[in-house]
Amino acid sequence: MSVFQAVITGTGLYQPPHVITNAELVESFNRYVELHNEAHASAIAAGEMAALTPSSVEFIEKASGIKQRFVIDKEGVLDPTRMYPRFAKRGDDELSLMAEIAVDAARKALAAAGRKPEDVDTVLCSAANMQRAYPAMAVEIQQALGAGGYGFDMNVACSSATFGIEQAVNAVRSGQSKCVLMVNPEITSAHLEWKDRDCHFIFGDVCTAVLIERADTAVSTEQWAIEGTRLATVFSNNIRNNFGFMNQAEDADAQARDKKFRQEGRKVFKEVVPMAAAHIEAHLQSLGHLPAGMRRFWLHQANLGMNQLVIKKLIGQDLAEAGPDVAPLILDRYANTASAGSIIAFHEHRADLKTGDRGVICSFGAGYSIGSVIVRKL
Ligand code: CO8
Repeated sequence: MSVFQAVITGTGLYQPPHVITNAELVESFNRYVELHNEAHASAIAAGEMAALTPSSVEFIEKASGIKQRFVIDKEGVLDPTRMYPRFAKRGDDELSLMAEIAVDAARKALAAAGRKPEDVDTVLCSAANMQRAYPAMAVEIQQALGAGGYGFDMNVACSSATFGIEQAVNAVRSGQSKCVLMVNPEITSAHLEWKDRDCHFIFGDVCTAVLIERADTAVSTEQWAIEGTRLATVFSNNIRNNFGFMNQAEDADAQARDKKFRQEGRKVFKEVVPMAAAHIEAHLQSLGHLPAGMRRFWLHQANLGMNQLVIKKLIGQDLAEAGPDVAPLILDRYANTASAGSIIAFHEHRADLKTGDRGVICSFGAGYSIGSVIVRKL
């Protein structure tokens, strides 16, 4: 079997039109709490129901590092009588919302790589949730762009992008594909429980796109050799969403709390930090590299403290003090964007790296799942 070198030749980012600051988010959440507690005042007074507790900007920033998030619809989310986005229903003959934002990010990645849609022979749509069961989002994106070949969807929650990159690399290395478009449309606002104080601040919408091509036919002025990819999964219920096609057959309530994002945030923090650091270290070691030799770590963007700890474990306190230069932060502006986070970091924070510089793109999240991609600037 042939083995071709795979390179990243371009990235693209779709940024939604609306920003919700923590102050705006907390104001609407606290209004929802007031309305809820007023409406259930007698049940609360009788001890039949617990009163809801307000949220706070200080807690959110201290616990997570998040300062704002981008969303596709702001009004619905901030309406204290609604608390979820409002999307106009589209007909089957119209481009779906997930495909629309994927096409936007894809076109930007193609332009950056000096490619046309018809050069693409594989489309992977890899995200934490798909808008529908079928046909695959990737096939709709392929058609909307005018790409060739084939496409398919995949979902590994927050690790969808790094797992997608490995599939792209394998397709290129085997000679199966020449030019793979991997997109991560994350409409997290539609499956976040905005009424839950423990998690209402966590997510934001976005879409990222990465073009992975055969090195010998790539034309981009900027190329990144993919030196290795490594994936790992370990089952955990600590991040879970039970929404699915069997809900109706189980006579389950489609609006019940377990049909949206739920997590044991503390447990996730404690369990995933050592797993992610050990994963990156072992992956680097297998290629003869040390963490301290990496110019940059583009990490999953879930929690500031989590990323600081991962970096400290990898390169020690002294080097870790270089902070954002070693591990850039984007979650302050974008919040957690599920699989897109590490790719946004790579997209926005790589221009200053020089030929020969190495870095690691790493995601971690539900599953648990961890994916690392070691890249070198050509
Ligand atoms: N305002 C004020 N106080 C609050 C709030 C709030 N909003 N929320 C909780 N508190 C209180 C709690 O009640 C608690 O009070 P007490 O001490 O009196 O009991 C106190 O603050 C501390 O609460 P926690 O212990 O929960 O707070 P933490 O310091 O652990 O912070 C975090 C919570 C920020 C969630 C943190 O645990 C964290 O970030 N953990 C890591 C989570 C993580 O990485 N998850 C990955 C999930 S992403 C993923 O895999 C993709 C899933 C698919 C995408 C889904 C899209 C919707």
